[in-house]
Amino acid sequence: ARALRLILGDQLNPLHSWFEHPDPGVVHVLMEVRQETDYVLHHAQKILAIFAAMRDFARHLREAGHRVRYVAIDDPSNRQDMTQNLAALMAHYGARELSYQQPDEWRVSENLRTWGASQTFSVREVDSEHFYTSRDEVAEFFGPRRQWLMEAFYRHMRQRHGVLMDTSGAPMGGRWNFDHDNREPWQGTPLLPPDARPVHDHRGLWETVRQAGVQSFGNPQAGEFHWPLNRAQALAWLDHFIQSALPNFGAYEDAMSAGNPRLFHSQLSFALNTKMLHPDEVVRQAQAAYEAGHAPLAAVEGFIRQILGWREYVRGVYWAHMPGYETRNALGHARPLPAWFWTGQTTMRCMRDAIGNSLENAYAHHIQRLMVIGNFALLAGLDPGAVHQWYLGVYIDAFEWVELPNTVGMSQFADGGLLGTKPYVSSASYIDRMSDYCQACPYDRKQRTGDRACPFNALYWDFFARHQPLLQDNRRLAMVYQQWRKTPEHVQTALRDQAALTLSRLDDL
Ligand code: DLZ
Repeated sequence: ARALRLILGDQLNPLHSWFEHPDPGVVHVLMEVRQETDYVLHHAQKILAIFAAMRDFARHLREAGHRVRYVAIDDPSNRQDMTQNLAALMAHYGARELSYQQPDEWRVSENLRTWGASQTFSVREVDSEHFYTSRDEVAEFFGPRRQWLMEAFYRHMRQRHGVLMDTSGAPMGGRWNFDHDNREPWQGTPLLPPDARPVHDHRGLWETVRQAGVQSFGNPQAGEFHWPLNRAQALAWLDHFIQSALPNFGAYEDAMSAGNPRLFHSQLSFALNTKMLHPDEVVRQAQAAYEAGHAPLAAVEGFIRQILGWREYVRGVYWAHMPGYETRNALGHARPLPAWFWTGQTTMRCMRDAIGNSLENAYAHHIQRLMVIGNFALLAGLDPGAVHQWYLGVYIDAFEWVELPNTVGMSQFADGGLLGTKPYVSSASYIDRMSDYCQACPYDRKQRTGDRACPFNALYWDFFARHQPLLQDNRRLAMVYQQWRKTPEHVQTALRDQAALTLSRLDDL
């Protein structure tokens, strides 16, 4: 063979220009390697989904007439390291040229770049042909500004790509953002859409992964595996989402309901982040649903903002701040994760449901991630690096470029406020308003002190009290600090004592 092309586990896009015409001089290489399974402790389903999707992709390429070399996790020739495998394969095929698509993760990008620079054959990086923006485009858009307002970037993207814009150049519906229509709790109606995802049996593959010694956590669900594993399945699932869930996505996008992990969310993030789907086709289909009168503007705009706005924006934040972003810790938080992050065994019903769901399905929707798990982690002062590793490992859609800014920046405020203008924290009242968790919880959402008090309440006030020097001048927190200052001193003391007691026994909550 003349050339090798490396395809990473999150580059499963059959529409990439690489695959336009089969070329017998080119061998496509996919590899299952411990380097990638072990950089963090992964949820079993994440490993399974990526391996199964990679295997499916290799099959698809072969059927389309391409040459493929698939290095399985238990292949005796597997050196379990990308560049070592590549070096051996280049020699084996006598190839003179290696290409790879731009990796989305800094770690892998650096690894390939530095190794490639010292090889005797030519090494070429090509575009992954997936994102709307290049790595540096968001940074260029904001220039020297200290705070990067997503909303400004999002409007720019709407205009530039002509999404939800009317012919006069104004946003459809006369507004850019309909979020105040989108904050409904869900109380059993409208009825939830059916789960029409394909079911796969991966018991054989799971046995192979275990035999290879790969460590993991969470329920593998190997016999009843629900994630779309190729473009055809992802397209069918996209279509089903648009038909059955998108019309209600907006109103209930922040709602939570015990035992109902999906509600009206798309769960398309795994298919998107592995590049089975292109973001623009998802955006255009959602827009078409609005234009056809099938879904309200508030739902469609809210959904599109996540993909056209937020997703591209966080990627730009990632590339502007790597390396180093993963160790940010503006609030100096250092507590280890309570043991129940790995078991779900806590009596706090919201945490039990959100973490239990994460362990069961390798998935939780954004409000469970942000306003339950992330909220608690921030209030309790958990080490943001450890929180980041947990999120990166547990969620099926978590690749560092998207997970890191969401966790360290948006959720844990560990970058000191680049993404979020204030920390995303709340006491029990927000969780109670948006969910049915508090109704059957052993803790009392109304109590702030005492054995039965919801831990979020005292922790909430303690968080603001202990970070007063850093946060009190934030204009968006003026009301919070005003309320704290008005709180009688003996109540302040009781709240802080309660918080100290809670923090001393996090494992037992
Ligand atoms: C996440 C992951 C895992 C668990 N395993 C592999 C693998 O064995 N081979 C592979 O090519 N990719 C894997 N991935 C996805 C990579 O980590 C991903 O390509 C990088 O994070 C770059 O974004």
